[in-house]
Amino acid sequence: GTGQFFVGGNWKCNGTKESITKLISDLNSAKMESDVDVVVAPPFIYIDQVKSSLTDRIEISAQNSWVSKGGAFTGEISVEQLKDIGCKWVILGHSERRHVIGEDNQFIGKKAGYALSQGVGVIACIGELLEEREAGKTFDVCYQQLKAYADAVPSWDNIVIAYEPVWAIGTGVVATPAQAQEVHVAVRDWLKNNVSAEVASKTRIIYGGSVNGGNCAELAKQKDIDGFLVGGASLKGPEFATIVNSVT
Ligand code: G2H
Repeated sequence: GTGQFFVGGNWKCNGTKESITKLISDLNSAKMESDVDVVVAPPFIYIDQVKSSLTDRIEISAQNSWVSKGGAFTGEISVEQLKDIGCKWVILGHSERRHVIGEDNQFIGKKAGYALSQGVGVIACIGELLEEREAGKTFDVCYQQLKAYADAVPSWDNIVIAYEPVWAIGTGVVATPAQAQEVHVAVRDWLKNNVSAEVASKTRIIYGGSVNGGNCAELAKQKDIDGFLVGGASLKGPEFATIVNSVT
């Protein structure tokens, strides 16, 4: 792998004050290898609760952010506000925002550029739909998504790329280690050819889509898998810790 292993827990739109209190306490008492970057992304309204009671060993991410400076944008949360409340990261371009909410490549790229300009790291998601994979368009789709980021970001220093094939998200159908590795290599090649060899070798490319305590070890062995973005299994503290500790 490249750089330090990185594991993010994307809690999505789940949790209550009560369930999150329990999850925080499980995470605080879990044993996690020290050489892994660990980040959790609670829903916006619980970030303050998490920030005040979760161990500092785990950093906090938002699941989305507004595309420019805050102001008259009803219902949105600005990058400035995320920083104010202690968020170091934001997940952008998640497939649920692309395909359920309708965000497009360009809008997502702009969001990434703005977050980075304010010093917030970006977990930049990419990934193809099942029909795109079946039509042989996996690489093309990922390259277009990568280009939209590349066109908008000031630098790649603070970006982690999350490859999440949409057909593997929340479905229990995890990509095989070989399927994931193949796309991770293609992403790294794209960075080499379109950004720089240095960025290609330094940027962490993590896998997401039905990662769990049982399948993480095999995936983690792949040379170009530098960590995971975990959804469902990140809601269980002990299982999330197993995934954090799967680094090989
Ligand atoms: C993919 C992943 C986390 P899950 O969306 O981003 O979720 O692990 O539930 O498939």
